[in-house]
Formats: sequence, C-alpha cells, structure tokens
Amino acid sequence: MMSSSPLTDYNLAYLLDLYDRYLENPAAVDAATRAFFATWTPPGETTDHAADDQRPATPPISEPPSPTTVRAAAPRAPRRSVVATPKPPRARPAPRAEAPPLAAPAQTPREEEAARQLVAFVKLAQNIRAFGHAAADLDPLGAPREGDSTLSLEYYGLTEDELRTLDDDIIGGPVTREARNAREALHALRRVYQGTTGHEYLQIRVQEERDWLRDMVETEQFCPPQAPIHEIDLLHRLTQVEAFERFLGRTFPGKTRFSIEGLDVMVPMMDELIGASADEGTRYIVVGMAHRGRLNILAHIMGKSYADILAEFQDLGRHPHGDAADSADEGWSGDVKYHLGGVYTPPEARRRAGGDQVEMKVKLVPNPSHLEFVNPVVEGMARAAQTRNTLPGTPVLDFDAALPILIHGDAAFPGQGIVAETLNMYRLPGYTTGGTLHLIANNQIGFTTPALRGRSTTYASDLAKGFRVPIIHVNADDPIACIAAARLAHAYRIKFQKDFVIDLIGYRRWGHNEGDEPTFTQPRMYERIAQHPTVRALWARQLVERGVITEARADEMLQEAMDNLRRVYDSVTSQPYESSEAIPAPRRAGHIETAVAVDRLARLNADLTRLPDTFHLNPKLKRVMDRRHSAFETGVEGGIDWGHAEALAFASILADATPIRLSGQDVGRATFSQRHAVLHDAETGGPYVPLQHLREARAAFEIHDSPLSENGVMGFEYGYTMQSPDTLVLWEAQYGDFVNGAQVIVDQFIASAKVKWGNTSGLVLLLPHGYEGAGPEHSSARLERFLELAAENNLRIAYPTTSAQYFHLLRRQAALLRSDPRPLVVMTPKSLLRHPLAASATAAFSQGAFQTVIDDDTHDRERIERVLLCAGKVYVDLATSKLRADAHAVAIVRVEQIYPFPAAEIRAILDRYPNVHDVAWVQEEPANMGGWRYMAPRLREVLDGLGDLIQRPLPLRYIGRRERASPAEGSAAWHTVEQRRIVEAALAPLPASQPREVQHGD
Ligand SMILES: Cc1ncc(C[n+]2csc(CCOP(=O)(O)OP(=O)(O)O)c2C)c(N)n1
Ligand SMILES: [Mg+2]
Repeated sequence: MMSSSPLTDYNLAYLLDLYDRYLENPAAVDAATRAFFATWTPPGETTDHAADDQRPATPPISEPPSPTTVRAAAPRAPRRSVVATPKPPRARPAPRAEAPPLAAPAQTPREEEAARQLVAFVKLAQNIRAFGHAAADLDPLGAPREGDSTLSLEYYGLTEDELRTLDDDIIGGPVTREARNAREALHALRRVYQGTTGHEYLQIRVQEERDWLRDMVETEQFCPPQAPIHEIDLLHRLTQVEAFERFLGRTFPGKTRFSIEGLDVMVPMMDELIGASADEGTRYIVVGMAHRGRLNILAHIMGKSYADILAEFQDLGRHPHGDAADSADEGWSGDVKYHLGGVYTPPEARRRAGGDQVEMKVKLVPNPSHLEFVNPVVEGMARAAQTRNTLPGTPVLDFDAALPILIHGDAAFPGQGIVAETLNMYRLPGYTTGGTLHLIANNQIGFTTPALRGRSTTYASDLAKGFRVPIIHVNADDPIACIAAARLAHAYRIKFQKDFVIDLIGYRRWGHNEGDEPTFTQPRMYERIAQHPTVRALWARQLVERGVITEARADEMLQEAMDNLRRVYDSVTSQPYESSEAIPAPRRAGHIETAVAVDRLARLNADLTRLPDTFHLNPKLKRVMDRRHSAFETGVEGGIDWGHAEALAFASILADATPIRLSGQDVGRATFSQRHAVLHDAETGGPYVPLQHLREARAAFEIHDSPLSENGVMGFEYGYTMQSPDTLVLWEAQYGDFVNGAQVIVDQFIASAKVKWGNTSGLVLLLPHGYEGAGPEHSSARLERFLELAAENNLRIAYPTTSAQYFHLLRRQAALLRSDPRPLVVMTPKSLLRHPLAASATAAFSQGAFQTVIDDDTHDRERIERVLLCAGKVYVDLATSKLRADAHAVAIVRVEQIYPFPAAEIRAILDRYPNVHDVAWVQEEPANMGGWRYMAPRLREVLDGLGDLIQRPLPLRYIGRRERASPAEGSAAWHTVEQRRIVEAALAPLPASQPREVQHGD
C-alpha cells in the first residue's frame, strides 16, 4: 500500500514522529495506529531539502560578494497570534527494551482493515492538502472543476462512517485539534482547501515555511471571526468601485477604460495590503500594474480625484508643459490615461502607524503598454528605497522600508518572459527586495484568447511554482476569502521575506476594452457573464440575507455613489480645468569641473591598490596591481589604461559623496578581465572590494554580477535610478550586441519615459562595441538604434577613444545627476582596453574635461586637404595604419559625443582647416548601421555653414562597410580585408578629380 503511492516528506515526517512515539511507548498511539506500525517499515531517514532553499541572503565566502548587508531574515511575530506549535526535532530514540519487536505478531483481519483505513485516510488528507485546489470553487462563472480522483473517498474505498471511527491525529496539523475524528478532520480540510480558496504551498522546500503556511491556512487565521472584516465598509468599497465603472460606462459609452469589473475585489485587497503594511511600519509601497482596473486603482487607492479622471475622459486637462509640438528640448508628449502613475500618502497610514508617525507613500509606477515590463522597474525602485548608501563601504538594506506589489494579467504572466526574468532575481543578493506580493488579475482571458490557447500550464500562476513561491487561487466573488488571501500573503512576506502569488480568479465583464465586442469570440462565456451579478450585488445580498443591512440601504449606497460622481462631473464640465499633475521643470547644467587634483588622485589610487595584509592576491593579478600602484608617483609606462581610469573615476565620484551601483553579467571581474573591482583571495576565494575601503569615500559602492538577463536587469537598474536619482547607476552588457535583448526597456523607458511621464534617469549603459573579427554577434552595440531614438535631449550617447575621456565622461555624468539627469549610452572598447593609444597620461586626469570632439593634433593646418570624421575604435585603426605617416594632408577628427550632436564644436574645428576640400565620415559599421545615417544630414548642415575661407560646396563622403543585413562578417579573414579596405580608402592619396559624394552602399 505504502509503496504504490508513497507519502510525501510532509506527511511522512508526521508519521515518523508518531512512529517515534510508538517506539517509545506503544500505548501512546491508538490501537489502529499500533497495528499499522507493527507491520510498517519506516523508509530511511527523510531528507529535508530545506538546505536547498535556505540560501543565505549574503553568499558564502567563496561566492562573489554581496556588497550589501542584507538584514537577517529574523522571524517576526505575525500580526495575530499563530497557533503553530513547533514540533521537536526528529530524533530516532533507540527502542526501549520493553518496546514490542518491529516484527509484531500477525494482525487480525480487523486490525489489518483498520490499518488500511488509516493509511488511506493519511493519503486522502495529504492529497487534499496538495491538490484540493483542483476541486475548489475558484471560478465565479462556475466552469466545471478539473478535480482529481484522489480527492474522493471512493478512490480509497473509504466511507464517511468508517472515518467516524478513525482517529484523525495521524494527519497532523491544526485541523486535528478541533476535530473529534477523521470524518470531522476531513470536512475541515475540505472547507479550507476546497472552498473558494485553493492553496499551493507544498512546492516550498523549507519545512518551517510549509508548516507555517499549513497552520495559517488550517486555523483560518486571517478570516473572520478571528480576524474581523468590517462588512458594511466592504460593501461601501465595492459600491464605490462599481459605481465608478458604471458612471464612466454610461457617461462615456464605448470609451476605453479597461474596466475592473469582474475583479472589483482588487480594490479592497489593495486596501488590506496597504493597511497591513502600515501596521508593520512599511514606509513605501511601489505598485506596478497594467491597464486592467488601473483607473479604478488610481481613483480609489492612489487618491487621484474623480475630477482629474473625468476631465481626462473629456480631454479637458490643460497641457502641463506648453505646446506638445514644440521641438525645443524637454518636450512633453504625455501618455494615455491608463498608463499614468502617481504617488499617494494614505491618511490612514499615518494614523495606523500610531506612535511611530511613519509617513507612508504608495507609488503607482507609470508603465508602457508592453505588458509586464514594469515589473523589474518596480523591483529596482523598491530595492533603491530599501537601500541606504550615503555612508562609505557597502550599502545597508532594510526590507521593511519598502514593499513591491505587482499586479499581472493572466495571459501576460505566463506569456511574457520578463516575468520569469524578474522572478529569477527575487532571491539574488544584489536584487532581492525581501519579497514581492504578486496579484494575478485573472479574468480568464487575454484579449480574445482563452487560457486553453494562451498557456500550456493549468494555472496562470504555475511559473511561480518553479521558483518555490507559495500560491493562493481565490474566487473573486468571495471578498472575505480574497481579503484573507491578501492578509496571508502579506504576513508570509513579513515573516519569510519572500515572494507570494495570489491568483485572483474573476472574469471580465466587457470586451477587452469597452468598444470591443466579446461575443464574437466568446459567446458562451459572455452569455454567462451577462447573467452574472456583480460582486457588490452578491455581497449586498449576503448581508441582506443575514439581516446586516436592508436591501433598500444597499441600493441607496449605490445611488449615492452615482450621484456623487454626477456632481463631480457637472463641476468639471462647467469650469475650466487645470490638471493637478505637473512635470518637473527643465534644469540646465552649468560648467562641469571633472578634473581631479593629482594629490587626491594619488591618495585614491593608493587605496585602490592597498589590500589587507592577510589577503592572498592571485599571482596573475599582482602585475596589474603593481602597474597601477605607482602610477601617480613614478608615472606609468604606456599611460593609465581603461580599467584603471574607470576605477579612478569611481573612487573620485565616491569621494565626491555620490554612491555608485554597477550591475551586469560578470561585472566584478568584467567580460574582458579589465576591471577586477572584486578581488578574490587566492586561497579562500573570499572577496575584497577596494572601492568599499577608500579612506576618502563619502558614499557606498555596490557591484553585482547579474543573472543572465538583459531586459530584467536593465529594467531593474532603470527603476533604481528613478527611485535614487543621486546614485550613479551603471549597467554593463556582456557584449554590446546583447543590449537588444532589452530593447523594450530602452525604447519604452530609457528613451521616452521623460517625455511620456516626466521620469528622469541618469542610468549609464556601458556597451562593448567594435569590429574585431569576432562575428555578427560580438561586434555591434547597435549605435544606430540609440541614435534613432535620440531626440529632445533625451539621451547622451558617447563613443570615447581614450581612458581619460571615459574618466571625465563618467565624472560629468555623476555631476549632472542632480542638475540635468539623462541616460548615458557609452560605446566601450574591447581590444582597446589595454591599447597604448587608448591609454592616457596621468596629467589628462588632473586637467581638462570631457571633450565632445577631439581635433587632430597636427600643427600644420594649412596642409590639410582632407578631414576624416569618425568615432571610437576606427580612429585607432586609422591612426595606427602604416599609411598614416604619409597621409600628411589628412586630419582625423574624433566625434566623442555623438548625441547631443556637437555641431558647433565640429564647425569650429573644420573652420581651422582653410584648404580642406574633402570631408568623409569613416566608420567600420555597415552604412545602414553605426553613425552614418544620423551623421550625414547633420554634417552636411555643418559643412554648408562653414566660414568663408573654405571652398564650397564641400561634399561629404562615406567610407565604411556597405549596407548589410547582419552587422559583421562571420569570417575573421573577411573582416581583416574589410577593415583594411576602409582604412586604405580613408588614407588613400587624394583623387585627382573632384571628390564625389558617395551614396550608401558604396
Ligand atoms: C508585450 C505586449 N504584447 C501584446 C500586447 C497587446 N495586448 C494588450 S492587452 C492584451 C491581453 C492581455 O491579457 P491579460 O494579461 O490576461 O490581461 P487582461 O487584459 O485580460 O486584463 C494584449 C495581448 C501588449 N499590450 N503588450
Ligand atoms: Mg486576462
């Protein structure tokens, strides 16, 4: 019997406990159990997989460091008393001398039958705990339940009468405390696990968590009467929610509002989460959600006034920032109303926080239509709110400071990969936020696609199971069960600092939007929905039936809410309306000082290369450190290389009191082994981060090797910058080629969030770029894509050629974080990281600033007839070519900042060459990529406006690869040929005839 369907660890553990008791004293268990154990052979000691799951918040010493001090996951008292009594640790006592031998005398048939029933009951109970959700009443529309045959008595050949005679103790858990026999325990189990809530928590590998969840669930700890709910208040709330949608529906028929109806209970659930957070002293809640129900949440959770919303429906809001078509920078093109966010300070939060007077804020993050992409942004924001990084060393984390809440769609959650990328970060030291509460707004449809065609899993939430996140499925027509689910989720997050998923199952009352006809594709479903009463009506009916309220009063409540909306609407339409939302006024940067005094650089440099006496440096790194060590005293041969310049930039930025966070794949060492910001003790593997031990630092430094994700991690870092604008946050791609994995984050947030939502960000993207024969996917960071997105001063895009330029660029970005924050996109080198031409002398760090354009250093300007304009690595190819020495008439000018386009600087440089008659843009990328298409019209404009000395018209030539579908050749040999051709074309003797304009593809 046992072997055909083995017990899970969970019930086995209980059985073993009981077995121990039996071994100690057979009389301690009842006769049937005694008979059962007499013939039972316990399996080997069970493995508790807790170790697998109890990963430290900070990694073990051999792992990369966690520069953050993660608060220990100290168990906290739940908000209400917990019934669970911890079981003593399982230790197998030696059988006493008087204990019966294991091979007991043969059983009577009656004893055998009793033992069979007992085991069957254990299995049944176990299956109800594990699969009860399959038979639970989860669908408001009453679709047939999937069920599970192992949940029925018949499957085990059991009857209710037999259960009456069985002791229930053997199944353990709180249900047995109230029950007098197995039958009562079974009924209690069915009520809890097969009611309007379905529980999935056995995927969790930490027994303490499973036990806690079992105890919370089975004691119904978060349900009335133990945890009361104000029933009339709840009706009020549901009435507001419904009236809002009804009013909008009637007043603006067919206008898109993405009604919440069918999932109305989300609003009281959010109330509950905010209230519970206030009780815990959480100071900040960051919410991410899509379109569905967003207006309702804005109105009722975010405190956005009905007046504002109604005015938006009439497009009455005045443009907050002048003319939308104004082409001046800092424009404001705005967004549709169901993408907008807001910040709200709930008044009751302050009251609830009592003596502490914690001011709580709830922020709804604006998001694009791209479903789920706001998730990592919310996580990054929450992480930033939980981080204190104003003191040197490692930042300090406080998970209680902020709570992330993500509301998902049932089609989007399993369908969009960004969900998995975000979940994957939830327990990583550099990215955890101490638990996110997920709510799947499950209306059982995605646009016109039902679950059957939208996912391969049973539940919308199944993905989370693999991450061992507990899941509750709950029927959205049972508001009490929904509120209890929200309470349990919050309590679990507080206690275990991990994620929790609520799969809220409701329906969508209208089409995908209100102008959409759902019966075209779901005629049967919508027939049912049309007949189905609203949750407010159902709840009102319950209260009327129980005599809590009269039907007349319930109807009156609805009428009052509608009348209120009508009054507001009339006042909005009769008065000119000014939106209460404002976007920040533009701020301009002044002159930025980025040079650092030599003595200061020397001190910082000394600290960067100073290691603890006990630290065993990898012998191969010793040379690197030695080289860096004496750079400012004795000078360094070949100059300061890229990695060293970056370390100096970081050190000096920290000394200026700006915290730094750097994340990306393998950034501790860096892809090309140039950074070594994290050193590992050669004997212990233990990490040491010199930037966290600078004597002059006045802010914290953190660096995290990220998971293998672009979209997720870049979104996270973008969110971090939104929340912590004073921190210099950098994301580095493994190779720049992989940045297009995060194209949605780049397009929808980095490039456009400011003009859509007024969000600013100083995020830095470090993108290794350059043609080195490594093939189509290790060459290009798609400079052209960023240039295509560049407008209204939304970005800074640079392709610096020297380490000092990189140093000044980073320092300038840090200095502008407050006054003029914009994302900075940097094409960074690969083979040039250690190239002498890319290394700068020490003086270049203590003098000067970032140069947007670098002129040729020729002294004989009169001689120059051709000017080559280029950016980045191709400059080094040109400058180091054998042909360069003889190309006396050629000047090479580097455009180091590509956007904003430094027109004046380029013009000034060209003006210095009076005899130029040939200008070319040189690039190694194909003509349809790189800078060419962006540069061509801009350079032509510059050439047209040149001073009188220069012969006109000055044509502009293109020298580079022809148009290509793929960024680079797959063959290194072919690459070499192409590079040579480009350099030769650029440095070739001037053609005798007048130069012609070369078209794309030449
Ligand atoms: C990334 C992305 N792909 C496609 C769409 C188009 N789209 C908008 S809503 C929707 C259905 C979403 O279904 P679900 O996640 O269940 O949310 P619901 O609308 O049902 O609340 C789709 C496909 C989108 N907005 N984003
Ligand atoms: Mg849906």
